[in-house]
Amino acid sequence: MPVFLCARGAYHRAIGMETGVIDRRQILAGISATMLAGCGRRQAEEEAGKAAGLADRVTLPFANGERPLVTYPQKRPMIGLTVRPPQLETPFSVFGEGAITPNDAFFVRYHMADIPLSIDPAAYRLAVGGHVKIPLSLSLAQLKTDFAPTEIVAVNQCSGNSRGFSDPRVGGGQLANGAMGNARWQGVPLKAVLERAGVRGGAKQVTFNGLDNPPSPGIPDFVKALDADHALDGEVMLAWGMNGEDLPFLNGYPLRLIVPGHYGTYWVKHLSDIMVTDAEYDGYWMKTAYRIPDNDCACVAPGTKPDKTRPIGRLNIRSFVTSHIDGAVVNAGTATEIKGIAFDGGTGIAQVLVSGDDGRSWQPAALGEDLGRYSFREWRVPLTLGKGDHRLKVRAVGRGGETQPQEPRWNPPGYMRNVVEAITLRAA
Ligand SMILES: Nc1nc2c(c(=O)[nH]1)N[C@H]1C(S)=C(S)[C@@H](COP(=O)(O)O)O[C@H]1N2
Ligand SMILES: [Mo]
Repeated sequence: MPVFLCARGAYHRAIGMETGVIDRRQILAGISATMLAGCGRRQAEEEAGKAAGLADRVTLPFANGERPLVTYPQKRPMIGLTVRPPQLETPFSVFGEGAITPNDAFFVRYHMADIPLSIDPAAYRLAVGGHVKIPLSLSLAQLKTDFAPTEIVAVNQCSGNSRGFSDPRVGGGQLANGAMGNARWQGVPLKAVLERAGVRGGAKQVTFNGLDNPPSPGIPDFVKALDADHALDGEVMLAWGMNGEDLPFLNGYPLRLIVPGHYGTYWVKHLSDIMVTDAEYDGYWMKTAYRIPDNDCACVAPGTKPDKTRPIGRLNIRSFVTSHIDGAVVNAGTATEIKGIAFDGGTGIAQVLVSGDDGRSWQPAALGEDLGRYSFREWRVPLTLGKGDHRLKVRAVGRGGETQPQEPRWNPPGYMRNVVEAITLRAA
């Protein structure tokens, strides 16, 4: 039985009629509600939501941050960034629900408008070819039974997560902090599959392509590459499962690449072709896009261009408060429990420090359960604040000593933001 993204035709009608973000005026004009029937937000839900006084828009904390809340198959209401292709940001409050991001709240990022709309898992095949001894064509059933399954908890974060906070502003999806998520991924090691094919001597890289396609000729297909030794490290995975269920369609059903500790750009969805190459792959999405300044901070003076770039790689270290939002009111003179999450590119979190006085003094938070070095790590700390406004800051330290900068770093594509986050709490 094929698995559909949504009722047949509804998505086609939707993308044919809509090229930008769904907005309230169009919904009121009855266009979006009709065209998304069976695929996006349903009219009945819309009406019910309005009757209950629920917000159908959110405002992210930067200029032009107004976004609709939209509903897609297998997803709860999400922050809509674009419709063609669908791009959904996770409402930040979700990260306060626990260390694992629920499948129905996991963000969605695509580059190509021509995404698959239905996939038959019985007909699906993964091709493995190129610089190998025996090219393979593997069914989902073969992947699940011929290899020893494995799982890992790992953060998938878009390179441009938090890009909307760049100052000066930069081009690209204007994301707040919701283009990240943490899940337990089930699948098989890429290494086992590549070894079945038999990687030939002199292999340099491995490329990954999915079932989505460019909407018109001339736009380069989304193909990513990893160095051969990285692809063979035993950790990079072909995953069909996410938190114990099949991958949600929009998160790469039926199979995606998991590259623990690395930015989401490498986590190719709807994976269909793996090619071992004997030369450096020079496709657009490696050679031109997703590159960072080739220096220690991956940054340049705001408004300037780097002389030299390299492909983006590991996640840098970040931490967030999830228990309180900016401007929250707490009780003065008694302990308030502050909670949050921290993660890095795979050393694991050694320490999380919290300041209630704008960074003058710091106290260590207690760390929550360790789900592995690629996972979100929860933390909590009791904080007693006197009457008035307080600038709360959080800073994580990795097991390798890496920490977050006090001032934001800048680069032209707005990648890798990891400044120490701050919110104001009002104690009354
Ligand atoms: N096939 C395919 N895979 C893809 C992409 C894409 O456009 N097409 N985008 C990548 C990028 S940039 C990110 S951040 C992640 C996002 O994964 P998600 O949509 O499951 O959250 O998917 C990656 N895999
Ligand atoms: Mo991304």
